[in-house]
Amino acid sequence: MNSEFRIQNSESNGFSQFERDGFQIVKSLVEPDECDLLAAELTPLFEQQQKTTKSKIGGVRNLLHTNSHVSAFSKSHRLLSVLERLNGLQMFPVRAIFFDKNPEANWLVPWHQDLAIAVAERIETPGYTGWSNKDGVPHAHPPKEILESMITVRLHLDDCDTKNGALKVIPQSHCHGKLDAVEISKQTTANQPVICKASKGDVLLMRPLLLHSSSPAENPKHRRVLHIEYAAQELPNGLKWLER
Ligand SMILES: O=C(O)CCC(=O)C(=O)O
Repeated sequence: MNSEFRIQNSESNGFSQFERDGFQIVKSLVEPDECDLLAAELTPLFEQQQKTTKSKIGGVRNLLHTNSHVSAFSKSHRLLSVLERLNGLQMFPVRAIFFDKNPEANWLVPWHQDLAIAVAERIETPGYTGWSNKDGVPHAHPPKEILESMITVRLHLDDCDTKNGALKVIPQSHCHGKLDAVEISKQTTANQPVICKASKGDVLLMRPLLLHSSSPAENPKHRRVLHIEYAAQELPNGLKWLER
């Protein structure tokens, strides 16, 4: 990982862009060689999954437990120190997913917030709603306080621009808690989205409650992203983060 990195757009008054807008891009956090290594490990897993599933949208899940490189990367000192500086709390990784938008899997994701967390076992708990099952794993929507203390890291393993399906976000939309369809529509019509262009090795940090979407690439080529979610607290009532 690069010893020199900078946080783009951080402000001199100490109130970071991340805190205000709910996202921030850290330029060149990871060396190209490390990105290539992760891409070489993960791309075949995605290709294999594409052969066996009908959906062309999903990524390869549960990578913290199944891939030692992803697990080591997620716990690297430099990454954790960036997260802890932003959050003011110790953070630990709880879920990793690999996405590869490419000519065969060129998806559109409508505006949404990331409301679901993956847990080891379904245990009915006040405040935990929207239970579902993804690839055999129970997921729930936790109270907003849990989501507000989480950070998602999206490590870009390829350059990604407006023509290549970059993520779009609505700055500051993470400040309004969980939004219903009407509120999402109001937010996305009233506010200008920001397109998160990134180069290989850049990391997009975002709050799960930030509204985000992604369009199909106009110029489809690999747009590989390692997405890792970090939490700052354990869950109540015997619930456990799946990949803790
Ligand atoms: O990477 C993408 O295109 C979309 C990912 C996404 O929407 C998500 O992780 O919630």
